Amino acid sequence: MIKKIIVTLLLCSAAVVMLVACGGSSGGGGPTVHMGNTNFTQPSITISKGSSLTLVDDVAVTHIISNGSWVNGTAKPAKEPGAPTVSNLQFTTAGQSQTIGPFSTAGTFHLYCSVHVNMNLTVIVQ
Ligand SMILES: [Cu+2]
Repeated sequence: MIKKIIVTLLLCSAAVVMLVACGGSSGGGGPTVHMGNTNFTQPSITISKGSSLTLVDDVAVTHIISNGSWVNGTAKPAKEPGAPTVSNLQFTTAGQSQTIGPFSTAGTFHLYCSVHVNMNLTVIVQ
């Protein structure tokens, strides 16, 4: 009986340790933006100068990310001075992640998905 209780306690504490180890460690814990079926799940993100940005595809939908933005339904490729080059960064599978950066210049930068109209992300670096 006591042995059974001890085993149960050990299993519980092992589960707690594993949960803690996994918590908040998506892509090394840096700033992360997720992508849904046709959008970034947030329109903008603010990151600190020198950090990198991880993009995660939550679904099995292809996204192709580059410098630029959609303006009135038209794709406008454009790379702001100081922006890291992002050229046709392709995502195809659910859970796939890739990291952009580092963003070593303060400013406002734009990324877009050439597959999905109006799929824009603004990256504010401070
Ligand atoms: Cu897309």
